[in-house]
Amino acid sequence: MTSSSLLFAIDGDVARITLNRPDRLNALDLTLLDELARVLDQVERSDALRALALTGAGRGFCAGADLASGLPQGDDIGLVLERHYNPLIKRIRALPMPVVSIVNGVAAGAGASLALAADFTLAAQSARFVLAFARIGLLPDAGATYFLPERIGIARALGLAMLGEEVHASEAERIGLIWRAYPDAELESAASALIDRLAKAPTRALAATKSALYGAAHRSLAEQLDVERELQKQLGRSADFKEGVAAFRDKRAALFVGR
Ligand code: T3D
Repeated sequence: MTSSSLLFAIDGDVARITLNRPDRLNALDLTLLDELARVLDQVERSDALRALALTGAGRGFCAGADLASGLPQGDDIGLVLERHYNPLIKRIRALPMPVVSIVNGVAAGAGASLALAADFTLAAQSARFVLAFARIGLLPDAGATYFLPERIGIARALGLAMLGEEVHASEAERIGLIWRAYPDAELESAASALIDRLAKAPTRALAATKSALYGAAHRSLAEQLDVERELQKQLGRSADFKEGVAAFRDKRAALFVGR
């Protein structure tokens, strides 16, 4: 599917979403948010997909909420979050496949949240992350108050969120905000190599790993052990587990099918 403000492509078992409002640094208006929700429907429905990439067209990744079309000042921003942003973030986080954000340029406000909702955040060296919310009198939203302390700890999270300072990609990598920064010219090939590798991995095991790790901080050790046991029980019956063990015994590379 391709629309004016979003490009969606499926190549084999990999889906790619490109935010496509380059003249607005891919800022999110209601149309784009709705389109994002629609392509996520497709991703969720597919049995064949094994990885999702999310990137931006032009020189930006995403500048957050579209301030030109206007945040509903005096109206209920909470409602906009509840109806549009929050479901999106929850759905991305819950996808049973690896999600890679390819941050080609600036990621600001909810655009930074979107980049951090992915399991892997890769960025071009020239990209920057801007927790711009405080600059316009808002708190970080679309999951940013969750993702920041989760990734970089409370001290840095408070600093970035309250000062609204820009973090360049290499610094973002150094502090653990993102997985890796690459020279601009290498970002796409590095992202493709990672996505290809993830798409050939045992998808169900990766989905279970996400699900176990993301909840871990909010569970006791005993609860976490139970979660691991339940998930492992299911994976123990999977075709990929069978193949992984057979490949080990045969001393060959495993050919995982994602089931
Ligand atoms: O109701 C709800 O939606 C609630 C949800 C809120 C969540 C949020 O995301 S709140 C935070 C919203 N985002 C921001 O506050 C970021 C605003 N943008 C900036 O601070 C800067 O543009 C950037 C740091 C992102 C990039 O700076 P720079 O110097 O590289 O680019 P620029 O020149 O500022 O921007 C280029 C163009 O994009 C420019 O348009 P022009 O002058 O060339 O016609 C600029 O106006 C436009 N643009 C940038 N950000 C937005 C935008 N247009 C609409 N909305 C934007 N957010």
